Amino acid sequence: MSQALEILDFEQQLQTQAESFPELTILDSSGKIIDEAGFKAADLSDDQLVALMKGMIKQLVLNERSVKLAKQGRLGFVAPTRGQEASQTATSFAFNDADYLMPGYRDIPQMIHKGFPIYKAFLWSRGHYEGNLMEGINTWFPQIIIGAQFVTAAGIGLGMKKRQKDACAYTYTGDGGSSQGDTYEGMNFAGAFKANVVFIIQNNGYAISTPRQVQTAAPRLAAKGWAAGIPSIVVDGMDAIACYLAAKKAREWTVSGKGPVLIETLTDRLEPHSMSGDDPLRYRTKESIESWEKVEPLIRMRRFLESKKLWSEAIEAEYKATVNAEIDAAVKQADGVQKQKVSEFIATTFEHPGFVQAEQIENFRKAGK
Ligand SMILES: Cc1ncc(C[n+]2csc(CCOP(=O)(O)OP(=O)(O)O)c2C)c(N)n1
Ligand SMILES: [Mg+2]
Repeated sequence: MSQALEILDFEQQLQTQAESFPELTILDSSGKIIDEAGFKAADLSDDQLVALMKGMIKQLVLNERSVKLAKQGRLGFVAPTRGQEASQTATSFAFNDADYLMPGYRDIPQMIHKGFPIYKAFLWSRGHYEGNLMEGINTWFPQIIIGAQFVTAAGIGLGMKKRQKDACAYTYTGDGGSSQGDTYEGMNFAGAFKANVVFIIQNNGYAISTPRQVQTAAPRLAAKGWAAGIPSIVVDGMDAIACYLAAKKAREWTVSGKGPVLIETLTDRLEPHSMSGDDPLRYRTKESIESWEKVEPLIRMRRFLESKKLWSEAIEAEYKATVNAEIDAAVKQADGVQKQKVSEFIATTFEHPGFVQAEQIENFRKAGK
């Protein structure tokens, strides 16, 4: 065929696009390693595998408790995370304390993994300013503006590169977020300046009620990274080992000065979008949730670790009890924090309050508020 006609074969191009992003899987849904070389590259010791599992269990329990606390009216905004344990916690394991996390509103587990205290996450949920004070932990508070964290991550990653730090920024958005201008702008800037950034798009199938197929015709969301000239891959977001390996390799690449990487994780949000009145059954079927339940990350990791005699029901029950006790203490601590004053809230929003804010702070303080 002539080159001209090949170039003009739009049908073929659509096909090639879809095929350009095969899915990285190491541990299949039955709990078997299907790629030995990939598993070796992950280089996880038995202790690290158990730590990875514990991290995901911690996320599971934190989600369960947060959902209950939200139903009781004891938390404010809560975005459930069940189904995304590999995409969130397992990727977190690939990063160091020096790396800087730019989370979205669903990314509390990654903050907790980094050492952000649970009681502060509860305060953030309640809108208390103390939930925004990070005190030495390299994370920002969760971004609500979809995709905006990709822009700030690009800036932080560029700063790290210029200062020749052995560190990177890493940031998460969703499938919906991948359609937002900020997301592309952040990736494009980071690509052009070869900034130290790992971008992660968690494709959980829905942007609130909008299915992923309706909001973009891109066959793979990872394709959006190619437009910015950055290596982009698709990972089985239910496979903790694949998620860890992808993030580990992406981190190695970006801290060596070669520029950013984009990872798309294929996952599912098994619960509502948020605890503020969402009913998933109005936009998706029970069967679709059930089919994803069968491949969720904990089942396969449990099977795998049990086959290696590293995990058991008893270990899991004991660890869940430990996390539950930690959460009980965090609830108590959050409840014990003094109610915030309006003046404090405004004062902590700005490093240098402008004239209007300064006047507001002064007036609220005078009124004892
Ligand atoms: C710029 C912007 N537009 C719209 C919203 C309202 N909004 C909140 S969550 C959400 C859906 C985002 O979906 P996705 O990126 O897939 O993330 P998920 O909630 O699935 O984790 C939208 C549209 C917002 N917060 N910011
Ligand atoms: Mg989504």
